[in-house]
Amino acid sequence: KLDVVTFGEAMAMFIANEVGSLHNVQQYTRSLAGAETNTAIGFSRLGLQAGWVSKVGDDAFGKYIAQALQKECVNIEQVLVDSRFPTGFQLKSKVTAGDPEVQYFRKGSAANYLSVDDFNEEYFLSARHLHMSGIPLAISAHTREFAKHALRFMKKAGKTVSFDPNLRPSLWNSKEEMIQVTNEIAFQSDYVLPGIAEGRILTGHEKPEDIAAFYLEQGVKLVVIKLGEKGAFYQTAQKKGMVAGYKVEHVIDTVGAGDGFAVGVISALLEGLSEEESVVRGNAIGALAVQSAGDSDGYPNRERLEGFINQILTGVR
Ligand code: KDG
Repeated sequence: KLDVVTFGEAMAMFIANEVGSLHNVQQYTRSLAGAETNTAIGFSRLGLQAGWVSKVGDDAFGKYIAQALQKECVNIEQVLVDSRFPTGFQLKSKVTAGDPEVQYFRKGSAANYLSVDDFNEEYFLSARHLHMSGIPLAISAHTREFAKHALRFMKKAGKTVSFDPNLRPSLWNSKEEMIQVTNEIAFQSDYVLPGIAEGRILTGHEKPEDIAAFYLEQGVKLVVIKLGEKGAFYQTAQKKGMVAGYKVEHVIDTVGAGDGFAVGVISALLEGLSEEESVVRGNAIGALAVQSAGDSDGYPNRERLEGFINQILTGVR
């Protein structure tokens, strides 16, 4: 019944309405954050059946998250309410260039308590593909075990698994632990999608080819390395290539672009497109994502995506 299943923490997010340090901002606009909810929304906009698994508190933010995902037609059957803990939130600044400042209020949130005991085998089995991010590996021992279990279970069931390291150093106890645990999961995944900076931290290599080789040697089938506005590099055991990115005149907010990129690559692979075509789609959604303030506001539906790609291919702007 599902094309893709994913799990993790969602947060209410308050995006500054004015440029400046977070403590000076007077007005914020409420939105939704969470790498895995971003991807679920992205898949759903493209018409795929996406399910997101998590825990939220019995509070206004938890209700808002459920409502927002329902509006996006994301399946939330396995979003459990745990009234003992709150739902987390975050603040995000508005910038004129570069990445925004982010402040988390998520320690001890309900999502930290998503545990192996909550794992619904039937639900996961109903999905063709599992998409994982590295964030649940960092937020608590419960979610880390859940992630390891989900990966093992889905591989055993013959499903494909993709993994975006989504490194968040501030959520980890140490850099060494972050590298070791993240790589352990990456090695077992079919598709690994790091940003170039993440790839360098995780492998100790500089060049995209060397970062890709590091994972391919461990049995990963496809490595796609995000190079920001330059595009992305992909490599399998048989082929490799560089796919140029789309030119974006006015970048509004970079957060959420990597998740949009993952949606593009994975949705295309699930539809049987080639690696190169899949990366083209990843680049397209990444470029659309950076042109709006919310994480997922810029993710396209099928029509907009095809329009965008065709427009560029034919040179019409
Ligand atoms: O990838 C986007 C995420 O960084 C953002 O939505 C917040 O999930 C988030 C996190 O944990 O950093």
